[in-house]
Amino acid sequence: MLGAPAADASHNGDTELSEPSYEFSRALTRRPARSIVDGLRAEDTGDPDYAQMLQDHADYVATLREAGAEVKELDALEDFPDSVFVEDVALCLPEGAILMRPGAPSRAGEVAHMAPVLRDLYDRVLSIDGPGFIEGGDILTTAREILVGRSERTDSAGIAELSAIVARWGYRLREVLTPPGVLHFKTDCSLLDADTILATPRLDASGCFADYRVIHTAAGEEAAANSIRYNNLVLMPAGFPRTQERLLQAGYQVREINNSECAKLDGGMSCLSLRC
Ligand code: CIR
Repeated sequence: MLGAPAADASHNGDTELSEPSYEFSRALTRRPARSIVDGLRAEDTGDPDYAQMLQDHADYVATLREAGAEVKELDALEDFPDSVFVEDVALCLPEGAILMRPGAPSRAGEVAHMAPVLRDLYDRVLSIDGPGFIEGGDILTTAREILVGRSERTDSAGIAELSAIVARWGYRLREVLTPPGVLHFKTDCSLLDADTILATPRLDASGCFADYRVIHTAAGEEAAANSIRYNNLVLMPAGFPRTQERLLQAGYQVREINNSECAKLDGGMSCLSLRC
C-alpha cells in the first residue's frame, strides 16, 4: 500500500523513490540552540556540552550528506531548548507533510517554526489540530504501514487524527504501545529495510513486530535502537559494538556518530532530522 509516491506525490522533489520508508532525497535539521542545557530529560545526568553537541551535529549532517541527502540546516531557536529534535514536530510522507501536536507543552511552539519550511517543500501540509497529542518520535513508517506508539507524549486521540489523515493517502496505521518509561516508540526501534526492524528485546516482546524480521540490540546496548536507515547507510549512535556487529553481519553499511550529549536529553539518531 505504501510506495507509490511518484505519480501523485505532492513532494516538490523530483527523485522517484522505490522504497520511500528509507529512500530519501532531502533532510531537515536544526542547529542546536545554546539553551539546549535547559532541554527536557527523564533523568538528570548532567547538562550537555554545547561544543561537543555542535561537533556531533555537524558529523550527523555530514553523514546524511554522505548518504545522498540534500540537507537544509535550519537556524537555532533559542526560545525552544529541544528544537534540535526536529523529528517530533512533523511527519513527512511522499504525499505531503503533517504537522504534529507535541505532548510536551514546552515544545508546542516549535511547530509554528517548522510549518513555513514544510510549506516550501510540499504542496500539501496538513496538521494535527487536537484535542489529542502526537509527537513524531512515536511514529515508525515501514514499507507496509505506519506504526504509532501510545506514550506519555502521544495519546489515542492524536493517533486517531493522524490515522484519518493518512488513510486518505492509502496508508494503514496501527496503534501500538511505547514501553512504560521509554520516551518515544522510536527510542526503542528503527527501520533497517522494508522487512527488518532493529528493536530492543523489551519492545519486541510486546509482539508489535510479529510480521517483521527483527534484529535485537545487544544486552546493555538498548540506546543503539534509535538509529536511522537513510538510503544505503545506517546511522547509529557510537559505542554499541555488539549491536553494530549484528548490523554488519546482516549486511548493512553502518556509520557511527557520537551521541553522548543528545543522550543526556533522551535523544538519538532519528530525532535530529526530518527525512523527506
Ligand atoms: C524531549 O524530551 O522532547 C527531548 N529532550 C528529546 C526528544 C527526542 N526525540 C525523539 O526521540 N524523537
